[in-house]
Amino acid sequence: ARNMSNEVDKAQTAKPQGDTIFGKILRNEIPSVAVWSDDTCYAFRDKFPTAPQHIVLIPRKPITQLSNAKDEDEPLLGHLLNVARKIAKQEKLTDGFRIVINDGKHGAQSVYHLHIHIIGGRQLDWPPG
Ligand code: D5M
Repeated sequence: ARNMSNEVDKAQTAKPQGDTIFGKILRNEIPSVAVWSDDTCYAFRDKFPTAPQHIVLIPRKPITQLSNAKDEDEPLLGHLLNVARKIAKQEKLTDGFRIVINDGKHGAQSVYHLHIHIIGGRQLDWPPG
């Protein structure tokens, strides 16, 4: 009963899309420039672009990071990659682009809401730093 009431307490303050800056973007509490929107995901222009085109694609479900996704998230993860392909086409990244998912400390993840970077519009270097 104690655990249950803790869960009820948490539900009172829990934000529908998680309490990160991307949750705030999904709830329109802070502005973003939309690039794509559908029932399960949303994409917007990165505020600190690393290339002429830099888009962030996020699921509406607040998965913290790829390493915390579940096997049952497979349709969602597949959808995200498919949408990334469509965004690249929509944004005319005809000479190519890069998809990046940063995970955790070593991956230099700074926002703990799973996101895919779509980067293009210039020749990118390899390997990454
Ligand atoms: O990438 C997090 C990315 O999120 C990083 O490229 C900056 C971007 N960002 C942070 N805040 C905003 C807002 N408010 N609008 C748009 N883009 C934003 P990571 O992989 O976690 O390092």
